[in-house]
Amino acid sequence: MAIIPEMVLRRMVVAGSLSLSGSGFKFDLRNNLAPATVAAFRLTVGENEIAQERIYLSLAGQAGLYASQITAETPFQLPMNVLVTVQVEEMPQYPDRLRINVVTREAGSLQFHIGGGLSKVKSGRTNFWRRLAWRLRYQRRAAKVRKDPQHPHFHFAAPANWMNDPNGLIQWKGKYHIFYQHNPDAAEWGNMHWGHAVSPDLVHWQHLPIAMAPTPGGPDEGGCFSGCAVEYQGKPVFIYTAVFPETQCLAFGLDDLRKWKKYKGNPVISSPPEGMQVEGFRDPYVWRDQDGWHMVLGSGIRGVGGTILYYRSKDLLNWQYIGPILTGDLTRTTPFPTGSMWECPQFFKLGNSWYLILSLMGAGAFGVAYYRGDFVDGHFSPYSLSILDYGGRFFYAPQTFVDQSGRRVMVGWLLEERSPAAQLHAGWSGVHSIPRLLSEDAHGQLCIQPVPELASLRHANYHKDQVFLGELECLPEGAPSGPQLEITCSLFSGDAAEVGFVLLGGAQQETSTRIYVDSPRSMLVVDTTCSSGNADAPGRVAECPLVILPGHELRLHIFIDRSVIEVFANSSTVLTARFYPPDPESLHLGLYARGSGAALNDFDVWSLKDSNR
Ligand code: DQQ
Repeated sequence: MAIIPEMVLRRMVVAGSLSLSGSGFKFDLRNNLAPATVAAFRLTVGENEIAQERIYLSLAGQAGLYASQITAETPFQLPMNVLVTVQVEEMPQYPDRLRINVVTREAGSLQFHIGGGLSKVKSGRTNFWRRLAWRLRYQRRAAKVRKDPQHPHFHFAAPANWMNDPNGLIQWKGKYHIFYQHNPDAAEWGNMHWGHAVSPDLVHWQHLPIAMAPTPGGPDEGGCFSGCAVEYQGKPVFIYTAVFPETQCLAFGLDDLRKWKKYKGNPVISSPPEGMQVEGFRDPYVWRDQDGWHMVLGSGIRGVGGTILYYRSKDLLNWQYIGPILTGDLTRTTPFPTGSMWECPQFFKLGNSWYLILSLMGAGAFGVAYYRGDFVDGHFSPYSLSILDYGGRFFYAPQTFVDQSGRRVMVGWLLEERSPAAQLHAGWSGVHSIPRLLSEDAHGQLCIQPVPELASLRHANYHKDQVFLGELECLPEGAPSGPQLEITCSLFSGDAAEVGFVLLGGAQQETSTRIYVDSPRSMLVVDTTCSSGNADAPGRVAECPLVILPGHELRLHIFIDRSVIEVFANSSTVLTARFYPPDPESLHLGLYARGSGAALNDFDVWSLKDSNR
């Protein structure tokens, strides 16, 4: 077989083509020697070989393939003078020592470096190295975050830095995709990108490259704020808010939802309705019915209150403003303040009612509320207003979507309690709630339940048909304890004034977190004031009213994940809290009652496995 000098082989790398792309890099090859039958294609970086399923080769005008699909039995025909783009979906630590190894039928194994190609990169060079340095910083920070004992292990969170609202939730070709507001540079809000992850089951998530970044000079130069994803003519589309000023934009996705192309005609809604003095104009929620596309947008009318603007369209590109579907009153204080601006609206029909979920902002309001009502001919007539999660400001900006089995699933953003400085120091901020199923029960009440898929995380189990509660009883040796737990039970208070669970932490059990029922007041309480012993996270007492009819039981379903607590009561009420035990590994579960006659029936505790590490 002819020996081809490396110098000659190197010329196949198209000069200047090496650049960063997606979560990795790409370069172009042009075979200028002779047609070749390629039986293997490998790339090594320094000493390490890149996994072949992360190398994607595409030939101009032909379907692409992964290097892992190229074998002696299924070789890849490489014609002469055709451009082949090699996309690598990971960023190696030392990309200056890239070596290609191609096994061809005609010339055997050929190896060559592409370092020379890189040295010819003039204009992109600085950018390349700048972005590379950024990636290395990000990876280092993600490695640090993984070691942080307070970083959740089965709740979805960004690998590092800041995350907030869930965006663009969609099930696409069977897989669940989550996008999220992400500042990839620091654990503080700003520079909004859309992070991305995929899951087969809403529980186990794989992080993917950032899906959308602000485009310099484009309408979203200041950031890609929240929005949703829909399917239009078989293709995925994002509708999101670009800033500043706030306008509504589109991006079209490729079939695997990894690459997004912003619509050239952006923005599709370039300003608030004429004559309106609005406070905020963002977070489109879009749905389709037989009459075409509908959009609700979060806003507020200055000096009046939060408002939801309603638009319609035939093609997602041209939108007609119909009017506000609801406007609040910023002076209102009962049953609770509803704020001066409403963010992240979600508007959908469930059972017989329409639900309008609002994230309340300004004028002393916080948290998430929902109206139930009728929506007829573009007019929404609400008949009730409720709180969606009693976690207050710790549960915010939830987004919902309907999956392929018709379930309405909701995910919210859980904020940190720690100080901004502590968040920056930790290198991460924000986590998402577990996915929650929304449905209506036979009485037309909203039910909120953890998705059943979470059961796949269950590990060691402790079960008791009935436990009578005394002053304080820790679970016996061998029963699940520790930082990741799921608890289910039916709770009877008997004559006890207070009954529930305590999570003791630390070598001397010096920290305690209590989740209990205050029977005289019919309140579910999560008390984190002694959880951390740290002034940066002083904790709080969060409460949620319970409706327990005399002689009836209270069904509790609790998830603990290092710094997250989610409590579901009777499948209808949820209280989300954050707590920061200094050493979550040392957490130990106890049961207690103040008073007599309290019992837990059908009591289970599981330790839960990691899902996303
Ligand atoms: N967060 C986004 C906005 C939204 C707010 C920006 C809610 O689009 O209104 O990060 O957290």
